[in-house]
Amino acid sequence: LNQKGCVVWITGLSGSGKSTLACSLSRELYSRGKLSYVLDGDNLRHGLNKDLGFKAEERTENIRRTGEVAKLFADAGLICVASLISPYRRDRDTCRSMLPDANFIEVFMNMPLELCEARDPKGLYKLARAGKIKGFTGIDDPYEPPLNCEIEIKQDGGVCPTPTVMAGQVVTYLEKE
Ligand code: GGZ
Repeated sequence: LNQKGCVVWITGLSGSGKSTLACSLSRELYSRGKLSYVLDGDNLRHGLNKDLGFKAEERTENIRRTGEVAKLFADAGLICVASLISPYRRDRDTCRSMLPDANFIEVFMNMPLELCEARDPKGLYKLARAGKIKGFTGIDDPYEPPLNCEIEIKQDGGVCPTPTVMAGQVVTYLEKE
């Protein structure tokens, strides 16, 4: 057994495909005999982070805690896949600074807001537009795109990559590095 741990940190808007990529990536890694664990923002908010809302300082605490847990998994030798909106650059950089630089791989889901809003899997954008959710990322709350991410996932000629293609992009990077 020879597996070095790392954190694959997926950031992007709600509906940009973070959880889909995390799931597909963890299946792909499993099929290659690699241990991984997914930390998903929406899930963590039912347990570890259930005391936190969506104000800036609460999002910061959400990211900090998740970063600490991700670091523990990486220390244990796993590939920890964290998928959270993580809208603030500084918060993501805090997580990066917890690990040796090569062990933090930031993946930016660079999908247009219009696409995420059209998908609207949980109807949250609709509620945000109607003013029924306040402080929704991309609508009336900020999202700061990465300036220095390791991997960018985006549309190709107006077409979204499939989950398998997205996961393949990350696996290729991990193999190379
Ligand atoms: C953004 C919100 C909000 C607000 C509820 N802003 O797409 P989802 O539904 O399933 O995942 C989103 C989730 C965001 O949690 P994170 O922990 O990833 O956020 S952060 O990193 O910013 O702390 C979304 C839902 O919660 N949701 N209200 N106001 N997303």
